[in-house]
Amino acid sequence: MKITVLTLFPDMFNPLKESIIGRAVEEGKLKIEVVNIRDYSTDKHLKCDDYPFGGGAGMVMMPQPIASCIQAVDPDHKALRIFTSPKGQTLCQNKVAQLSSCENLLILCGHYEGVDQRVLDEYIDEEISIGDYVLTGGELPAMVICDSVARYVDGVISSASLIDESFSDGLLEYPQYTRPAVFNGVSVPEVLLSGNHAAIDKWRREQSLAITAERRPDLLKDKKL
Ligand code: 4GM
Repeated sequence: MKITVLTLFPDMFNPLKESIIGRAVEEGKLKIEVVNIRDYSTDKHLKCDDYPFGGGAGMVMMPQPIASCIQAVDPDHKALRIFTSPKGQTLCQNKVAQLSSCENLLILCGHYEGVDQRVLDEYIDEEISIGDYVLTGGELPAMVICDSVARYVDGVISSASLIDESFSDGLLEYPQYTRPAVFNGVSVPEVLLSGNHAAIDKWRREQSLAITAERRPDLLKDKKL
């Protein structure tokens, strides 16, 4: 899978060189290409934003650098083209899984007060939001999309982790414990030390259901249990 990110701040994507995603990129399981939109500006000062027509606060990203950039990196429209925006469809795990089935993703990061609507109408397939709050730019949402989607790419995380997740199908996770068996005088739940895997699975399922009912009852609605 290849993800192409279009941004005015390419250095913000350095965190993707670390940890699990960094290793997957190094091993060639996943390609992440970060492209600087400014490189495509035809303005003599490489300007990429301008005042909004009609007035108002802030600046708007100009259509020309973005359009030229998209035409250069995805001339045949092979990628699903995403724009990160608070107005988009809110990202969820089902959506992440769906995006991971695309061979090519392109993510345009917005900045300032927004992007000229004409470039969105003509070049973008989907607007995605990572939640109901406003950020200074679309770079963090783009990284959230890269990270969440990369987990589904073959060999990036253990298949056991993904199976565990589908087993817990939409419930919150049960609590985890590691050694020591007693810490600050508090013991690990007895069942986890029993070696009885049927009992452990049952306990974990009950814990998942209880914490979901307490914290996210909305996730239990319309669910066959
Ligand atoms: C306005 C339009 C995404 C502002 C487009 C981007 C929050 C999210 C921005 C933009 C953003 C989100 C930049 N803030 N909730 N700010 O996913 O890209």
